[in-house]
Amino acid sequence: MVRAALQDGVLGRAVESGLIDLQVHDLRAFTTDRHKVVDDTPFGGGPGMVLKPEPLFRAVDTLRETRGEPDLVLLPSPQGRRFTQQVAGEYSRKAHLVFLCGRYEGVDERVSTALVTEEVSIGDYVLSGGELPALVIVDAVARLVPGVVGDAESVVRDSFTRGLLDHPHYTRPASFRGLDVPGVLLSGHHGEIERWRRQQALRRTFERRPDLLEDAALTDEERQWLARWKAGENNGAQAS
Ligand code: 4HQ
Repeated sequence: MVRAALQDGVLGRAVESGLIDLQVHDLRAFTTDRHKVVDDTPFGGGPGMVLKPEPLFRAVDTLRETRGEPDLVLLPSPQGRRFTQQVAGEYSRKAHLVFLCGRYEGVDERVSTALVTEEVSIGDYVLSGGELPALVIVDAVARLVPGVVGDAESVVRDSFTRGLLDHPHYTRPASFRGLDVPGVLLSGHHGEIERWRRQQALRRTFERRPDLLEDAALTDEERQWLARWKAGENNGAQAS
């Protein structure tokens, strides 16, 4: 599943063109017993299995020898640091990341203590494995490596790079089932289009994710729009 996900699209092309190198390793290859067992029952009892420390330590030791010291050894975990666009930027400036993942109820705590440099969470929900979080993080991080996304402009303009939600997008036809594209987008006035998009992005952030506005860098005009919308809200009126 992990290899398949890394073969397609933006990530697949980035690997093909040598911009990034992604290696997937089977933990069972780092076991020493005949049945290649990577998990065991929890000390103290309870449900589920716990990932054993030895295969993980042996795997990372091998990577240290073959690929050099990793900058980060990451463990996807709901207890981890929340993964955001800012963290993606941080990781994208590292040369060598290792993700430890598997399907298990838990991982032996000595892995967290002595092997992992950072536990990282992609959100407050419970998944059955760390593979999907690792893929989510690899995708978001790889996009920030120069050259991986063909049009660098699109990364810069991406939702969240400015700390705001994205503006609406439209393509042809200009009228579809009675739903019309906003006239300003057909006007050819690039300055007005840019302004409308900033206003829409801000409006959507104000309505859907006001928490993001606390850290957003806003222009004076954008602050004025916000103040107007807030006043309109108080009056119970429809703001423009
Ligand atoms: N996990 N963000 C891996 C998560 C998770 C998350 C639960 C981590 C299951 C095996 N990881 N174990 N949310 O739900 O990163």
